[in-house]
Amino acid sequence: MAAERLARQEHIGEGAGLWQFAHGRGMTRRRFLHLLSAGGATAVLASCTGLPLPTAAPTGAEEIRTEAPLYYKDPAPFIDHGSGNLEARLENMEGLITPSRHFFVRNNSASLDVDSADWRLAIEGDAVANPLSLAYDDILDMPSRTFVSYLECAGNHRSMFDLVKGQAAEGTQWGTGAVSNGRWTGTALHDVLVRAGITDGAVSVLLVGLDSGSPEEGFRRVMPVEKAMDKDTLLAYSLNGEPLPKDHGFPLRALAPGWVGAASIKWLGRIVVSTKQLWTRNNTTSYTLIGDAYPPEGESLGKPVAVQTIKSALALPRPADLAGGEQRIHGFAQSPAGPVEKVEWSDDFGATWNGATVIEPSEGDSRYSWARFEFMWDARPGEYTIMTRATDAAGNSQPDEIPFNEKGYLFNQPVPHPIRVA
Ligand SMILES: Nc1nc2c(c(=O)[nH]1)N[C@H]1C(S)=C(S)[C@@H](COP(=O)(O)O)O[C@H]1N2
Ligand SMILES: [Mo]
Repeated sequence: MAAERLARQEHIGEGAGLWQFAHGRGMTRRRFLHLLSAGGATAVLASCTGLPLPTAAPTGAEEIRTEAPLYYKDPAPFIDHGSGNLEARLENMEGLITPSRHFFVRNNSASLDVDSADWRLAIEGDAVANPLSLAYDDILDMPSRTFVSYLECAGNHRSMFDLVKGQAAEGTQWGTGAVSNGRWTGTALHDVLVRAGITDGAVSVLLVGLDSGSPEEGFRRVMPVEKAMDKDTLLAYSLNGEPLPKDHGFPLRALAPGWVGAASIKWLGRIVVSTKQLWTRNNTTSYTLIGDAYPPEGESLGKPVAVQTIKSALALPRPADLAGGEQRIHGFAQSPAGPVEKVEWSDDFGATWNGATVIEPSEGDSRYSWARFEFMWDARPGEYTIMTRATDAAGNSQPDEIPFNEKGYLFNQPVPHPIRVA
């Protein structure tokens, strides 16, 4: 589906579209022309995707579409929702940091293969005095910061609208694994904006990815200048001590801690700083809360999602099969106003709650990290439901009930987890 959308957006195979597609995957103009004259569109596409040349030339768009990989990592550890959406299995995670191999992927089109040598980041708009075009090395040469932060899709827990509230929401039916916790290194977006001479009149900062092969069309998100100038909003080039994996935005992505994942633009290509409030798809028709409880704001159909909500989930398969006897059960909890201070669990649908032990990261600033929690549970044969509820340092807790929104964002009621004991 995503590949189809991509093909539609880019008109793959129609000259200019093909170039945009190839360029977005890091191909130089010279190599593009060489491949085009040597083997036509097939050779260009094969080179883009790193796949061997097909033995028979594609005859139509269908074949071409299947060439573009949606992601590069091994899908084996994930719940694969199709269209480049890989849900992390929390049960694979013991420690606080999510290994990159297990880090969830959410692509609105497909992962890109960008050559950092050709890549440029443009910083422009009517609220910068000194428009810039930065190379990868320019970014690496700037002061760097490293901290642990979770990254969570606005639609994490979306399937619970149907399961818990009986009202299905549109979109990828994520369980509880559209979230992961990584150690990020990058340069503050703040420093880049200052270098570009951001003016006092700046209101909106638009981040644009290279998704559609061009910084004119890529996946994008607007943030207010205050969030962009927050020193914790990063332009990240490293995850867990390694260069960013392709699926997570190599060579450079934004990381907007505490905000919905959609603001953390991958394969970043362009930043526009504007004196006006900007409205694009991802704060008007998408990534906005649409429903009776959410009066529309500005040009949006609802209330644009920005800051995440506090949540917790068990690191167990759904349903979980446990052996009888005392079991150590663990899970993870995250809040945009972290750290998480308290997690409770209930095996009687919330009639009584018991305290779990909360383990926070010991290293440096842990404000944006999720916390691990664990508790002992006496497993007796039968079928059970365990729920968890987190509370953060600011006193926010998961609510008993939240209003429905059409696109299923920010579900954070306690999640019932089915458990079977043999
Ligand atoms: N360029 C670009 N950036 C993007 C996306 C995308 O499709 N294209 N998806 C966004 C969404 S919706 C989420 S939840 C996060 C997911 O980041 P991850 O795939 O590294 O886990 O990336 C965001 N950044
Ligand atoms: Mo997302």
